[in-house]
Order: sequence, then structure tokens, then C-alpha cells
Amino acid sequence: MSRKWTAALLAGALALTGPAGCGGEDAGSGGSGSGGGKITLGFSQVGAESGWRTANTKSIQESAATAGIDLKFSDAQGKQENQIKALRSFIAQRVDVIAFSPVVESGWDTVLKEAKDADIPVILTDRAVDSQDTSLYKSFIGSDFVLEGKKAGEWLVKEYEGKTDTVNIVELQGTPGAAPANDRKAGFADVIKADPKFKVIASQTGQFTRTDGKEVMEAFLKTYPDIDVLYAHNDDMGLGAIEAIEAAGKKPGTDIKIITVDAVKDGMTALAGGKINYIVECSPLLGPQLMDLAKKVKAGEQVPQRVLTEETTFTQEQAKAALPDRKY
Ligand code: GYE
Repeated sequence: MSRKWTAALLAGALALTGPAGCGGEDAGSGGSGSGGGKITLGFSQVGAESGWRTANTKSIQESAATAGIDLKFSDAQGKQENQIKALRSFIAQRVDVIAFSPVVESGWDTVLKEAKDADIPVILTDRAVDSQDTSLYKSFIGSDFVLEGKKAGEWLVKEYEGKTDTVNIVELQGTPGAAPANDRKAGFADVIKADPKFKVIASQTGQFTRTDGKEVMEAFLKTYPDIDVLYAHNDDMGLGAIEAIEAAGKKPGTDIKIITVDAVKDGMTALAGGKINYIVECSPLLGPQLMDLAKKVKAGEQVPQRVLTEETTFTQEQAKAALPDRKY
């Protein structure tokens, strides 16, 4: 996956700055050159598994309203079969544009082909698909998840610089088969493998939810008495794990160091409070850019195949400073 996107980027894809600020300028103009009719956008969301997802849904709904786009929103409740049904229903309704955030990476070729045959452009939002035929969609807007995993690994390498003792790491993975789970795992592993003192002693899915994060961490704590670090693929699983760590009489952030991804408000609060040590940001505010792309695609304009979200990282001190202005 990462090699493909590297190629796409080299081919001139656009890196847009400031996730919240982009694409808003012509937001109220209603269809750029599409003949004035209101654009209908069918959007299939993953579900409501995390704080990130809630913020993402809000961003999409609000920016559709601002852009004057008629949004048909469908919640897949974490199931690929529901998403495929939703996409087929959008095709049957002949919406102008389809966008979706694929629950998992594989298994989309048939339905994407159906959309292409019906001449309905598709925009991938937030997560990628592994289809070889990239003509099946117009654009993919979202983060570089491999890079996020690498940033998590790089913090760890710095944190333990000069130390020789083994560092026992447990990992809470996102939804099995989802692009952010695959890529955040791969990016992290790629960075820490350079030093054999880093040992991932357990790695299991926590489904991107607090409940599962807590449950799996409880099991980890029972099996492994000497965990040094938790790497969770999102804040919610990290927050669930914090509850398990505290219930086991340990201090999160001190006895067990915690790295997560997302930087939603609850995660940032735990970071500022010393219970998480480092968060790699992943922006959910994709709505304005998505509406902009939908208008362009509908107007038959060329759009970049890859639109990359710009993101940062937060230490505890940086979280304290950023929290008062955090929107989600
Ligand atoms: O990190 C996680 C969510 O696809 C980037 O999905 C998204 C991920 C996000 O449930 O919290």
C-alpha cells in the first residue's frame, strides 16, 4: 500500500495544509460549473466506534450543509456487507457522487466496478482499498497511516535512547483488515526492528473501541507481569486500557508508557494529565476537502488521485498547550 501511495505522491498528488481550513472558500457556492443543480453525495460511514469517527461524521455532515450538498448518509455499523449494500443503493438511486470510508481494505472491486459502469464517480475517504485498478475511484483523501506508525516508533526509540534493557511492548491493533490497523502496525514495526531490545510481546485487536481495548489490556496484564509500553492504534483503545491498568494497581504513563494515535479531546486530556505519553495526530476533519472534491469531480474537473492530510504529534506539554483550542 505505502509504495503505491509514494508513487502517487511522486506523480504530483496534492498535499493540503491545515485539515480544518481547506476547501472552505467556495463552500457555499453550490456546484462548481455543474449546471447549478444541487449535488447529491452518497456517503457510507464505517460506524461509530471511536471519538475520531464521531468527529469525522460531524465534519462531513456539517460541511455538506455548508456546501449546499445533498448528503445521503449511511452508517455501516462496522460491517463491510452493509457498506456494499449502501453503495449499491446509492448506485440504484443514481446519486451524483459516492464517497465511503472502507471498513476493511479488501473486497471492493466488484461494487466499485458497478459504480464505474453506472458512471458514478467514487471518492475514498479516510481509508484506502487494495484494488489494483486505481481507475475504480477518482481520489483518496486521508492520512498516511504507515507514517503515523513510524512516528509512534520514533518516539519510542528516542525515549529509550542509550538504554540497553529489553523493552516489553504490547500492541492494541485496530479493526482486523482495516487500512489504519495494517499500516500503523507495519510503520511501527519497521522503525523499532532496528533495535533488538524492543520486543512486541503481544499484539491483538481491540477493534478501535474503548470496551475492547480495556478487555484485551486486562488479559495482557494477567499474562505479562512486566509490560513496559503500550502502543494502541487509537486513543479510545488506549483510554480503555488505562482503566485496566489502573484497576491492576499500576500507573498509566509511568509504570506503563502509552503511545496512541488520533489526538481526540479525551486522548489529549489523558496526555495532558500524564496518563498517556505521546499521541500521533490523525485528523478526522475531512469534510470540507471532501465536499470540494465532490464538486470538482461532478464538474468533470481533474482531481489529484491522492489528497494527503497534514498532521502533527503531541507530547504531554504540547497537549496542555493545545487542549483549550481543541475542537474535537
Ligand atoms: O484512527 C480510529 C477510527 O480510520 C483513521 O478509525 C480512522 C481510524 C481512527 O476508528 O479511531
